[in-house]
Amino acid sequence: MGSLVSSIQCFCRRIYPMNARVVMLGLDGAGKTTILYRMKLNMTVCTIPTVGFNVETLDHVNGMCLTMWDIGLGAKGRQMLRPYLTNSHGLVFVVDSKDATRLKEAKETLFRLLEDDDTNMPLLVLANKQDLEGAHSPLEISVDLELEKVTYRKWDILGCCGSTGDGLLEAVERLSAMIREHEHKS
Ligand SMILES: Nc1nc2c(ncn2[C@@H]2O[C@H](COP(=O)(O)OP(=O)(O)OP(=O)(O)O)[C@@H](O)[C@H]2O)c(=O)[nH]1
Ligand SMILES: [Mg+2]
Repeated sequence: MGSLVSSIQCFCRRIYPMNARVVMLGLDGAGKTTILYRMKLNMTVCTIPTVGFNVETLDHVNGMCLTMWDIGLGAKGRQMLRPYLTNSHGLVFVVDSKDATRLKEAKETLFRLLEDDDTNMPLLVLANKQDLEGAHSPLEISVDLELEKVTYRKWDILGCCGSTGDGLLEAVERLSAMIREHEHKS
């Protein structure tokens, strides 16, 4: 019986995928745009600093269409974020794992963003640039960012490399699972 129900659920997801909106944030240069286009096109694009945003939809991720908003946090960026956060289903925060000098700034930025977000949508932190020697591991980044202090929303952290795509399949799968779980609960 259980397998019949899950087969029907699987079939329904193929026909009626859930449309989920995801906001991707992080310090400048963390690798958000590189990750977005690696996820979308499976290729490395030559990026310039993002002014405003880039948006792409990833189809068929576990019965979900993920519309990913990569938002450049310029000087006025944070004040403009609320409209993007409203009605979103998930938050991705990208960190340059090699740049130890900016991890404190990344932590402060993340916690300010979480303060501004009055939803409790799930958070996936991507410890990017794992290809670089000396990059902090995802576990180290979770300590650097004090993620254990995020108690009021579901969070996870994964390592990845936007340049090669390593870890990005796991990242979209994890993100879609977290969003689905959150939507079922609420
Ligand atoms: N070695 C390495 N370099 C990366 C990786 N991901 C991104 N980069 C490089 O990091 C630089 C910044 O990447 P972007 O994708 O433009 O960063 P961003 O977060 O979109 O930056 P803003 O648009 O300024 O907010 C580029 O030179 C990328 O090629 C990675 O996984 N490994
Ligand atoms: Mg960018």
